[in-house]
Amino acid sequence: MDPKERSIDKASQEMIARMAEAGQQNAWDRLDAQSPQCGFGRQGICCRICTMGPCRITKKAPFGVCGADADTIVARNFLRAVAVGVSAHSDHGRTVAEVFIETTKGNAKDYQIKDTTKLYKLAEHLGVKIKDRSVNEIASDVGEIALAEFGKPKGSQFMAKRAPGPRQDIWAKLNITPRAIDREVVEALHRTHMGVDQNYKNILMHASRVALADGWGGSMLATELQDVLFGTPYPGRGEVNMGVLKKDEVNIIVHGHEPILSEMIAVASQDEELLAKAKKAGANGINVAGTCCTANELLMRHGIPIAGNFLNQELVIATGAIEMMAVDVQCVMQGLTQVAKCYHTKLVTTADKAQMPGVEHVSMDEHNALDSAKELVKSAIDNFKNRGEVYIPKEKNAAVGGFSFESINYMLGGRFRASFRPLNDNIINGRIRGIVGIVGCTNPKVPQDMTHTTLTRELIKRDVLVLTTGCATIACGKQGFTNPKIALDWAGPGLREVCETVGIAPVLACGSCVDNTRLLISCAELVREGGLGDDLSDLPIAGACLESVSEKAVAIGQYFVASGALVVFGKEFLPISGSKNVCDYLFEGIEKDLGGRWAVESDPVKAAEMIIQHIESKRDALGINKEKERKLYDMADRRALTVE
Ligand code: BF8
Ligand code: SF4
Repeated sequence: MDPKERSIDKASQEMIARMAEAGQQNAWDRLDAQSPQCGFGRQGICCRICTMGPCRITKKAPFGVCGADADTIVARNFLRAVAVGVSAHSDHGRTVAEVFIETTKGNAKDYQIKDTTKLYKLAEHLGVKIKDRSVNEIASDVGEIALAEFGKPKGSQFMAKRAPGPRQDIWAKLNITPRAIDREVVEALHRTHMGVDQNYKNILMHASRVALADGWGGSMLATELQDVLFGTPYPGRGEVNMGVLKKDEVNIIVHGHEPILSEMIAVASQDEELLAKAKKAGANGINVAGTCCTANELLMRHGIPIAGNFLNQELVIATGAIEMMAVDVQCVMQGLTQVAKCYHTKLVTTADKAQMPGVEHVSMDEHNALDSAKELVKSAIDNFKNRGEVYIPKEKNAAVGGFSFESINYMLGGRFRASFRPLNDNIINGRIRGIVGIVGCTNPKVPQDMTHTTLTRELIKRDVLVLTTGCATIACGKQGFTNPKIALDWAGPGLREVCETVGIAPVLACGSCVDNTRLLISCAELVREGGLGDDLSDLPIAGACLESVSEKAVAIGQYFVASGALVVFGKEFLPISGSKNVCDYLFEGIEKDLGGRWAVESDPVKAAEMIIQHIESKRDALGINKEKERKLYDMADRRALTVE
């Protein structure tokens, strides 16, 4: 297949062609080998949760052996997908909480509490007393309470109280306020055991509850604790795409999700002794770059370059320039082991819960973090001499990352009067029509990066501000969307005016997939600031992931829907079409209950149309779409937007 049909990114196209020439396989080739894929799976109507099955629903056999119908099977599969996604994010959150506690006890000497301002805020949300107490005392309580959120026997998630009041009332009325995260996941698994919950609506209602335990629980805690521990991101420059690899340096790729690993490798790569060792080995330095969400975390906090997103993980190894790829958890393809065998690249797993056969495992925990990271860097340097032929595509683009809720607040309102007011005002006056989160993965079933970037382009040109996370951020970064110098020309006049005044791109890189909670908090702030309704469902906002891959993406989608947003996925990536009732509910009925809903549209131009219509209907409902005479900025407007 023509590499152009596999990716819109030139660097990826080159590497795909080179791998094909060398007879090496990647995800696209394996997809071909798997095609055609099972139609039952695609529609969500196969069930193998008990050994009377596996069952699949057909016209001739509309019921499983136990009598389950398509509605039950599709809803159960959906709930299980959400529960797995929640588990992945939340287990990440739990790991951070454990490291956090060990840090406060002095048992994780390589980590420190970096952002005390954010610590105090978080302490408030968790009900921890601040007055007359040391940073360590406060942090210690914050860590313990945060960790307890995962398994506490009673009560609901503290973070859920950050949602607007009317939203919390809706959750309470429907009895879906999230309790302990583990409990919601366990209940999801219980309900979907053979012969338990057989009411598709009741099953889907729990999908909301378990998803909320992630968005307003596990994921949010992951983001908050990471910010306190590693620093809250502020905008800074970086570079994205395979051109960030250096021919004359030792290249180390950190791949996965938890900054616990990547932060330490970043520190180790600056170590004088190791730099001297690299020099001795004939290299001009040590170059750390990231793939997937870990890359976003590093760019956000340190400006460390991003080599690529999910579908780039095999391609970067094929450059022959990677001495080591250190992986932790989530979205790590087993195919890496095969590609790594063709090159000198040393693949290393670092999380005890995520190992690969035939791959060296270096157990990394908070107690030995920097030492383990140094060992890894050392071993990468030793591997430099084993390099064969190297080919690094030239493509790379400048990108600005680091848009946390706090930094957006400061950028808009100024450091001394941080505020979302200017953003609310510009949404109300129509310069900005609304805000859309473009998130998630890259799936080999569509040309890599195509849907994210096309949708982004269509939205910003119509004055919609785009916030992006995960692999979508990297897709946008590669094409220059997060670089104000390039992207402002593509923005509509209203959005451009605001972005120019504030000094931001029309597409803001907000971090990794757990950082979608930054979007939730930003939306809650839009409501709190006033003038845009009383609840999240009143806002002119939406979320989209047209190239989704993982169950985490489904969990994210569901917590946005349950928080009141429209969420659009590519049609082929939401396997529910086998049940008309489930589709009707998730696409329509759920809106009456929760104010948000799902939609599917694979064509990014049509998806943009759908989203714009949604945004305009929300604006109509808010009464902010009245024709207004457009005026040029006066001094008061400018002052309101000036960055201090
Ligand atoms: O958590 S966007 S492919 S890397 S699942 Fe995975 Fe999807 Fe990328 Fe990050 Ni998120
Ligand atoms: Fe078949 Fe029912 Fe068992 Fe599922 S639970 S495999 S539908 S018998």
